[in-house]
Amino acid sequence: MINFLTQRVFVVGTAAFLALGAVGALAQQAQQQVAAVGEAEIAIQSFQFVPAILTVAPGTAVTWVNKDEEPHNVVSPDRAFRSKAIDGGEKFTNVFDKPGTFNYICAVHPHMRGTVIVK
Ligand SMILES: [Cu+2]
Repeated sequence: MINFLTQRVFVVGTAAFLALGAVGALAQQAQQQVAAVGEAEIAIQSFQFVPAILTVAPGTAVTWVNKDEEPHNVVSPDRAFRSKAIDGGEKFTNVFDKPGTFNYICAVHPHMRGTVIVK
């Protein structure tokens, strides 16, 4: 009986551990994504850039798609790129030719931050 209980606790514990691992991996995947082709997409949804960190090869066209109802924009502080207001359902594309780390914000909601890494 004790053996049976111990075994049960172990099985439940292992399942919980595996489930946590899967959730962690998904969360990481949502935050950081590596693009393999010449085009990549960043969703703007729920006042967040998804993925927040995107790594692409030089020459990649990155398109932001606003899936919110509110307008957002995409502005890099060093003016490497800057969109006009992107209305809900609209898009903005920038081609990243040079390697580097490009931080950007939504100037309307400055807490919205993202990074495109080109390498
Ligand atoms: Cu915004």
